[in-house]
Amino acid sequence: NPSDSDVTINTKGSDWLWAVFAVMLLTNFLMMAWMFTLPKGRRTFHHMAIFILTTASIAYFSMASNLGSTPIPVEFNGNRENLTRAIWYVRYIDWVITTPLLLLELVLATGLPLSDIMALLFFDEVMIITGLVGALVASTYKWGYFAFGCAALIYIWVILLGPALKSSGTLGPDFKKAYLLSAAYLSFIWMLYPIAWGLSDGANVISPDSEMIFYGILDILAKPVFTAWHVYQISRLDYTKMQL
Ligand code: RET
Repeated sequence: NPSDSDVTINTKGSDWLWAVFAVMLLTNFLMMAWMFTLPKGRRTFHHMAIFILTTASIAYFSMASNLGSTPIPVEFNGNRENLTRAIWYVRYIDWVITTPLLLLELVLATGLPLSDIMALLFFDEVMIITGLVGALVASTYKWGYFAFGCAALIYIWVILLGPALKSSGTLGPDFKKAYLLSAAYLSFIWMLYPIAWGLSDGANVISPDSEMIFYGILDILAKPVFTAWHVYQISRLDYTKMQL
């Protein structure tokens, strides 16, 4: 039955999701172990990484258990009426918590003014929530929400590559280098999320199982790989220069 595969993940999909869950949980424990080797004043970035990985672990636990989705009618299959697709809203609940934390991981070591940090977090919430609403809307209006979300992401890039880069330079060349590497990596990975959305919740061209593989790889790169690499770089910098 073709419509079954559109509304739910299969066993293989679930095995993959358990594997991603295990990666999130394991890196979380490693991050905790590392944090406890450090004095209290040097734990902020590890703390944030733990919040991010804990949230992701619970989200993947839900998806692997086939929980956290709802069927939404899709308009794009002319000959198959009443077709629905599973929209994995639990993903967006994860992102609404973790993406602001990921941005804070980046900019709290740049001396970026608080007003710019607030703008960054606001547009991040706009991006994720328009993505969620767009995914839940059955009509082509969903692309209107998608456009708002993309505009918000562009604004995030502008802040990251403009004022945040500039202010990281004022803390010293080592700060600027660490920031630039992390910001470039994050900006590239985040660009792939709207593409995954367009193919899955947007145009419904890939199945939920393929969606799980696409987002699963992105989530591993954006959370455990990014936080481990970024926190490692930060741990070599002078904490007295940061406003934590
Ligand atoms: C959506 C759809 C609307 C337009 C845009 C999107 C971007 C999402 C991003 C998500 C990043 C998630 C991360 C998760 C944790 O690891 C919401 C898909 C632009 C950039 C980094």
